[in-house]
Amino acid sequence: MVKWSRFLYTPSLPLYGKERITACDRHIEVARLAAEEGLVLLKNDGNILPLDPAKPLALFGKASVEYVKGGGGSGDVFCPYIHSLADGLQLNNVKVFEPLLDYYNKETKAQHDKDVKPGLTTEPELPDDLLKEARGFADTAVIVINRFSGEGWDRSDYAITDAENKLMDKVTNAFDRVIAVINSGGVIDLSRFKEDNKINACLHMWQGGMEGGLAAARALIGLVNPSGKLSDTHARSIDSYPTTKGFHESEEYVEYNEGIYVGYRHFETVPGAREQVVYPFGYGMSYTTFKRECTDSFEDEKLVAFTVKVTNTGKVPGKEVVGLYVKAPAGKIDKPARVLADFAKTPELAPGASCVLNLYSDKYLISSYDEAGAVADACYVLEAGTYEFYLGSNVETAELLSYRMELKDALITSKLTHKGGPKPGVNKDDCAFDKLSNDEMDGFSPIVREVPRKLCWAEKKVKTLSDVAEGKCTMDEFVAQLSDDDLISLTGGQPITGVSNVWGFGNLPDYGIPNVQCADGPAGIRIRPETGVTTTAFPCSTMLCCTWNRDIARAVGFAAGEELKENNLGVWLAPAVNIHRNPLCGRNFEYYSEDPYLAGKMAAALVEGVQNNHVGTSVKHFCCNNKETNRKNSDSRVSERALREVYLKAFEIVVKEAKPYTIMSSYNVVNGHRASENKDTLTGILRDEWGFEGFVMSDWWNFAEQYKEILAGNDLKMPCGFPERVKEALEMGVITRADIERSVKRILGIILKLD
Ligand code: BMA
Repeated sequence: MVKWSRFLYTPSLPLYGKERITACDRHIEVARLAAEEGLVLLKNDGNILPLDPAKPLALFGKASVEYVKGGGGSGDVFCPYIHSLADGLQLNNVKVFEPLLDYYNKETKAQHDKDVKPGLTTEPELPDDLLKEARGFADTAVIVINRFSGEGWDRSDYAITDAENKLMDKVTNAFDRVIAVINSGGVIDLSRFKEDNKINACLHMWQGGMEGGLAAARALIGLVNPSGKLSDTHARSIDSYPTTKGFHESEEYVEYNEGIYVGYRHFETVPGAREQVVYPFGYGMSYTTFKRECTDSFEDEKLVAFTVKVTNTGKVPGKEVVGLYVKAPAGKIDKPARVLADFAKTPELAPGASCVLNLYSDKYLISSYDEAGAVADACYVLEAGTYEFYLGSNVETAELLSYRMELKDALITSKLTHKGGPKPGVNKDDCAFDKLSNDEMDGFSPIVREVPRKLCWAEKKVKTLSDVAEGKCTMDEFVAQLSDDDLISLTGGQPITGVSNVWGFGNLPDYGIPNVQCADGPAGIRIRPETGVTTTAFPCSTMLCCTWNRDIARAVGFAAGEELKENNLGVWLAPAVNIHRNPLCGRNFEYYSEDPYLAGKMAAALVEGVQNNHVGTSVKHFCCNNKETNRKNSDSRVSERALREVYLKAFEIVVKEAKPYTIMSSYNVVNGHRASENKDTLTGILRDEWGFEGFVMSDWWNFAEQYKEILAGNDLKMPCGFPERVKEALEMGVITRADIERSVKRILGIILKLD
């Protein structure tokens, strides 16, 4: 019996033979712990927090009951229950003013009944008599604000609405103890929360998954000491971001005019930009205080290392994040004022306790890509000069360290060739054959092969995939026996089986190739609700990133991998590591950060966790999918330097550190080439430069031409292929059998890794 034979059947057997672990208490606790570590304490005037749980509270705002656990689309998860902030407080026996909860439940239900999604509802008008009664019930008010966004559309709700401002006016005039809580997966304008001194405290609870409300409640009453840090710059207005101006300039393209200056790289470098910042990248408070001291440093040809002693100098236990930033010298290549070089998080430290963290600045990862040949053409270089290092998570207040790296001469850390950048005259309409449109697919039904209960290869003398697994034949010998049609079939997605709702791959039972199913969603294993099986809903990726804790990411990944495996699925279509280029992007909740190093390291830890179960991940969406409007045709026009240093860097870190089984190419066009037809990025960079050994799948129902995808290095077309078109291309000689075999071997190679 080969390891992956379970895929040949569709049992959803308890993984360890006993009770099911999908959405088990242990996994739900992992979800809560991740949410607790991702909470970001933004303000705490007069140390009003933590609250005394014995004192009653009045909760204001629809979001106090209408908690948004995550975003919409393929990133949504069907979980057994969801705890709002009100639920979380009541679970901890905190008395909350019930008539307000009733009011908000009624008001939001009336809108939900008209198909207005939670988080998109209008903030109801607060009746004065209810406010008065609430004031008689409690002397502390908690105001909760939420947002919702999802796949396929972009946001337009960065600003606080008039109704929300009116609510805050009323409550802050009636109460002199006011806490604000933000339930949003994306960046919003936090300036009022920071600058209104009638709002005493503010806690960001993001979209914390099924236990996000409980996590936030535990933090408000001090059972948890918030230790999260922002993974994005929060600016005063959406127009503060340089990437807003051109964001909707066209539905056909986006000009990445800002180059590498995204997020804090912009706000820390461009004169005057910092004034626009409300809360900077890496910002986050605690109920305790910490002291950091660099006790040692070390340099060799690859890295600069720092030993940092962190001490809890406050009165309650807590965890601290330490960031390491580098400031490269000005030279022939322009540089950001700061770049995150590494980060680490302490375990929980008791008051007075210390621990030692080691931070490493990899010289390659802090190099600049010399696109213009100012120093060394198409190389990553460290220019001559003095490199300063800054310690602290908050990019604005990180302190200068005494150790400096001095380079007498420029250092080339990687010699490459130009790939992926804009090429004059190339635009997406240059491609024949890709006039494929969705309507042509509507009539297309994927090849449906019934998966027999019993494999029938026994009747035929063929080599099977098990023979390859057992070393009885080589992969080349196995693939050589397949017909052109069978080969081509393997490069297309396969019909859905079991609890999956997003198709599979493989499915050639005559040769012992199982139909391996996939499942979405970076916030949990998304399976068909009609199965009656619910799964754990983890915090959204942005919140997971705000933990700055790789161990937490690894734990979430491992738990998700267990649920994937127990439900007889093989590849999780996660993590999604596109850069938060602009807050308007509707899917940012599924992505990690404006910084590629933080995103890459956190996502790599998650992938390790998943794949420790011998199941796979699909790191998406490769690449430059930073906008949802017209996502299948919009051309991301980006310099090669920004492509490499910002938009590909998180993928590079994940590929090199965690070896994901698969990558998912994105819908959009990149510098005139469809991402799934882009040989520069999919073969030249992903494979030839980074050494990626898995396979690349396309995103679902893209507008690309399959034979071009195979030639570029996109091996599997999801959710189904166009075998007759690939066959036609084969007969036309624009693709060869060897090209198709290459993709098939990659796909089968991953199936052999599954267990
Ligand atoms: C696409 C994208 C992917 C997702 C896939 C399968 O539309 O949203 O992120 O994995 O569908 O649902």
